[in-house]
Amino acid sequence: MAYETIITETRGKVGLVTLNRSKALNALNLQLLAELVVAVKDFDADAGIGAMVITGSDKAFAAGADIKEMQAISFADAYLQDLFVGWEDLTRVRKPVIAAVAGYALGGGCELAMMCDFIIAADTAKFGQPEITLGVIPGMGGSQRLTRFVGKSKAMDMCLTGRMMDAAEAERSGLVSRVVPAAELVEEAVKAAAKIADFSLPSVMMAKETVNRSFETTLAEGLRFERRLFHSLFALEDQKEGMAAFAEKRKPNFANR
Ligand code: CO8
Repeated sequence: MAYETIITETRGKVGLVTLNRSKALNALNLQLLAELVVAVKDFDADAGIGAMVITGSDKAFAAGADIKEMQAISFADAYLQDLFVGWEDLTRVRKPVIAAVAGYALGGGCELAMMCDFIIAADTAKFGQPEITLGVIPGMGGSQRLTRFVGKSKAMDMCLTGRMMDAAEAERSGLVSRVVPAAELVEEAVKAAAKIADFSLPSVMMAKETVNRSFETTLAEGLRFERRLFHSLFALEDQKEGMAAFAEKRKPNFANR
């Protein structure tokens, strides 16, 4: 499929998606949403891909939902279309997705980054939920996911004042997993994705599934779920190979990559 608002490429076993509306600071319009969902689902279904990276430009990962597109929408249209429900499709992808964020990640941009499995930030990154300044509130997970990442006090601060958080604060608060120099952002994120793609894919997918389960269930159920997945991995040759390679002091050669 030919895309207009994103660029897709593969780097070895990594699928890289670059948001490509840089003149509008990668504002997330409906076309971009539709293209991003198709691209990410295609990579998810591609046996040659083990992990993905979503990135933007140096100035903006994404400065939010496209305000000009949203401006005229009526309540009836928003409600009847269940506006933005399509973004949830990104969270159903089973292979890991890393957000590589430089510059602004605001509103829907911050929410898109949080839908990914983890966020690697450039030292230039700025996160925020400024919807309150537009007379609305976060609409694709900001109030829910941000609160789970950084806790109530900081999430309230971000959602109620609309202020931005820099990369250092985002790392301190647990919103991002690591901060790297801006010039190395994509390279570092692709390197992390390539490392993941080299492991046994069923283990990788189960690790993602069980971490995500921790957000949806009680501790007792989550621990039971994790244990059952752990047991099931002993049915795979990759467990035998991984443990044999450790004992033999060599690199494992996983069959299911
Ligand atoms: N929507 C549409 N266009 C945008 C957006 C946006 N969110 N952000 C920037 N642009 C456009 C500007 O209009 C401008 O276009 P033009 O050149 O045609 O005038 C161009 O991008 C460059 O922007 P600026 O000139 O404003 O650049 P500055 O460097 O001066 O400022 C800022 C950068 C501070 C990031 C500023 O652009 C800004 O405040 N942008 C809006 C940020 C915002 O409020 N985001 C939240 C949007 S609401 C939202 O995301 C709701 C989420 C709910 C569901 C989400 C579903 C996706």
